[in-house]
Amino acid sequence: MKASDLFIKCLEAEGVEYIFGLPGEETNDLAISISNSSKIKFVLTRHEQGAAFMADVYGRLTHKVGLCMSTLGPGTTNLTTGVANANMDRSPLLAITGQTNTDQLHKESHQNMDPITMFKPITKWRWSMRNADSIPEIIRRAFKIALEEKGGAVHLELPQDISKKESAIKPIKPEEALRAMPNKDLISKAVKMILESSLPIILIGNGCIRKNAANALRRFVECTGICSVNTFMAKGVISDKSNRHLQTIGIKEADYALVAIKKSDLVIAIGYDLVEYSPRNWNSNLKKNIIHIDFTPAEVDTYYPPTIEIAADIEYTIEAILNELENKIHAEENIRNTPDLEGIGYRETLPELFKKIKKEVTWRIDRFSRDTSYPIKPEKLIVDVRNILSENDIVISDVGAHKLWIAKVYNTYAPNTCLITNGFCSMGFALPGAIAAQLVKPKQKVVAICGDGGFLMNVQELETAVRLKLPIIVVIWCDSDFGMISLKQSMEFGRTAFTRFTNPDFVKLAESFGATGYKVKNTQEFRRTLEKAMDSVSIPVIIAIDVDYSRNNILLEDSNSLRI
Ligand SMILES: Cc1ncc(C[n+]2csc(CCOP(=O)(O)OP(=O)(O)O)c2C)c(N)n1
Repeated sequence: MKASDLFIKCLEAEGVEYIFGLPGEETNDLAISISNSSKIKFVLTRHEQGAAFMADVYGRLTHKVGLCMSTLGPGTTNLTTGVANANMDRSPLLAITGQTNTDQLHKESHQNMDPITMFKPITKWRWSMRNADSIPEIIRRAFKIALEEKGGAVHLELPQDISKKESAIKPIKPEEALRAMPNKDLISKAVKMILESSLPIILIGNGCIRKNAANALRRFVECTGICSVNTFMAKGVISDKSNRHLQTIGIKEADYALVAIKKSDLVIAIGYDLVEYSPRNWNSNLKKNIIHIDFTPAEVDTYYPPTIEIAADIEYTIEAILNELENKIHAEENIRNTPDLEGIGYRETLPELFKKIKKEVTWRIDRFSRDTSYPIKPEKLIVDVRNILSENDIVISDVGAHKLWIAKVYNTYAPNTCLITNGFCSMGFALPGAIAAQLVKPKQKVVAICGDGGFLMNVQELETAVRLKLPIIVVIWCDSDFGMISLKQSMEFGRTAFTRFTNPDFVKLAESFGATGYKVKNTQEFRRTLEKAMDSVSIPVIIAIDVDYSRNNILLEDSNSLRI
């Protein structure tokens, strides 16, 4: 078999459905192999960065490896931002790049640079293929590493001459990996610590989303009565409707989730990733007891010294803790002959402080829901989006001040329904991300929320969305400014520099691509416009709206009006 055909057969054996990419001479063999007989769909993008973001979001939503492909040189350098984003956000991604013939690589030759070195800091593993017979092993290895906890990006390079070689080797079938059981002694110690704690709290991180542990987590909160908080990337693991869930940590203004952690004596950190939120924020005096539960051992950080560290499958660990808690409760009940859960494991009454916190968080989200001032207030806009979307519809945030508002205000009820990049945090993520999300979840509405800065970073993918007939909705927050940066400049230096720009006419821009465009001119109109956009079945809709950024400073102020 021709090597490029074998390469594609190996991808098929891994269950690949889509490759997002942009062709070049050096990937032509692969392109023809895909188009000849493969079931894999090639999604043509208008920039390699868009392809990488699509692969990233595909990985987040499916828990499978997302694929992007580019040619050598400039195609490869264009991939890097999206690849780095997936890697730092722990999304499984495989970047495939073409290369010139291997007999040209040792010398100056057209478009030839060294991508393997370039990808080193932004991938978990990378390899340039040098013979056809190794393709099955190399591809299997790449998928395994991308999916191993913590997930991330891998890169494979296929030089043009290798893709034309012949091989008789067969693809390797992937085996399901065994899930690691937790150590029993550590479970007993963790249970003892939970029972002895006066005010425990669960800190939920994105590992719980990646590994589908939401059901186990929900059971844990329900059965123990312990309250929880989540990081940006773990929104929806516990529904924001739960009165035991104190919502999202990490936004300065009235960061009640942080207050809750600060007052707790035990933090049960589950799937918590330090890249998202530094433990220095909540353990600066090193006084907390910490139970670390994740697939991998804890990262080293002065402010994160776990008292107990359980590196095993999250779901199994939680089940084991719950079983042990139940056994303890029964044993205690037998001794005392009274079926009283209180004080043994289950915390029936919600601590007064946590009750107040939940009330305050909810009030802050809803307080402008009837406000009609224009430009629209961030809270009002987000609550309108929430009220119009169904529980399982998907919001994807770009990066900027709007991201902090979304993290803070957008109530999330199911995992993977509010996607935020909070590791690498690259602008330009949301529009291509929405395209991948809509392909993977055709029955769910997908709304990308962008700043006017970030939207234009990958605006070319609007053509991809139109061509694919995807009814995604993009809401653009207009302030003609890199809002997050001018905010930081004003707060630190008292003035701004190099952040202002002008916007195109977003309606005309959308229409010129074949999409629908609206410019909302008053606050009441936003809801109606969004409802209209929800009816689209095959055309992307752009909604531009002026947003009131005058209160953005509260996103960065530490002590602002803490009413508790
Ligand atoms: C690719 C990239 N470039 C620069 C930054 C730094 N940065 C973070 S937020 C931001 C401003 C975003 O502006 P906009 O998209 O208009 O959103 P807003 O902050 O106004 O809500 C910038 C420049 C980044 N995160 N990613």
